[in-house]
Amino acid sequence: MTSVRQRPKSRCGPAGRPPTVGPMADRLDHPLGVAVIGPGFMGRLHARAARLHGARLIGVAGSTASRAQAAGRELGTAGFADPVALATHDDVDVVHICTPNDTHVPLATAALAAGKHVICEKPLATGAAEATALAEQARAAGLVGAVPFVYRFYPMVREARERIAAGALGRPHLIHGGYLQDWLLGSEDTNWRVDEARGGRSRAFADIGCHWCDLVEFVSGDRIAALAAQVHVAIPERRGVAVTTEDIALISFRTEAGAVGSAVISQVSAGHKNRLHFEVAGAGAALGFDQEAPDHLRLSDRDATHLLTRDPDRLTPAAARYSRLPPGHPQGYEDCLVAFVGDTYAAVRGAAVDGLPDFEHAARAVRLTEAVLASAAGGGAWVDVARTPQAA
Ligand code: SOE
Repeated sequence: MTSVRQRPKSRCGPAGRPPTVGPMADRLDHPLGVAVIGPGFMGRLHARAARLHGARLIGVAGSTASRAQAAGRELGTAGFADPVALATHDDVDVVHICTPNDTHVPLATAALAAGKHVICEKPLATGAAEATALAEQARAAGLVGAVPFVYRFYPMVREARERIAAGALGRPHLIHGGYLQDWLLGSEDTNWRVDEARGGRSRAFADIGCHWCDLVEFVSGDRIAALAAQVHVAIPERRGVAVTTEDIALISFRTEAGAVGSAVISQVSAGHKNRLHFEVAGAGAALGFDQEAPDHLRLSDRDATHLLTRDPDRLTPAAARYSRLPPGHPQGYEDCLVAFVGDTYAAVRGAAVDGLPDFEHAARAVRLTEAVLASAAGGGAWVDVARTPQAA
């Protein structure tokens, strides 16, 4: 990552990269061989990000032979109709799994068993037991398992995390916000995510609510201890098919450190394309972030509100490291994915990387999802996240 203007060298770009150390460093001292399973919107982004980091794209797998061939032609690589053959291919070091949720467990299990590092789209599994087993499999094999909680990679998110850890707000007492989209607002709008058999029992929470929870836990350094939830199907039929997965989830929560909070999660909120926003408030000040204006952070005390701007010369080093462009040149979602993939590859090469979302974080997200479903099934009763009975 190189800035286009002269910047202090220690603050952005490759100089900020952790050094490559550890046992993997020698073994992987070559361009990483990468497999992308699933040629959809996310798979294409993963392929681009991999190449930006100098990886060799060994192949792309699609769900049919013709889709695999078409994706291979488009991405300039081999198309594989058999995803396991690609995931376990000798030349592959890292497998990117970008397929529907119900395929994550078998693909990730096979890739890890073949000694491959794995990046798997969220949710890692549709059940917490399987997600926990995958985290354990990766740990036991000494392989990197990473999950693209990409919003962690906005420079201003890192800035918020640094400032909160340094005590800028005092002890946080309230964490709130939401994640709103409108791409499923119409009764003709549908997708595999709507289908419980492919996407899992939860949809809005498992797809986007988990991002929100991961992000606020990452930024605050605190964890949701107990929650009470409601889920709601707003569009009962889509293209004539009954819907069982929620369009909306509402959660109230208490954290381990004693803060309280709430979030509104919806995929049917007109006018909101991808509005992930949160505020963390303490006795001294409050910090607010909005994914649709990600180059800014709102910092308020009782007297004034400041709009902090992404400027690598003024950010903490932990945030400046992810700032690739000068201020006023917007960075966005794809930059986050590129930074996430770069950090994952650094971890694959043996570096200790701060803030990499791994399979433990992925499994936590699935546990939170099960807590949401358990609470909602119990009429919104409070559920202790650590004690949520795992779904059969
Ligand atoms: C669709 O809701 C989606 O693409 C999610 O699956 C992603 O995780 C989110 O980052 C953007 O929206």
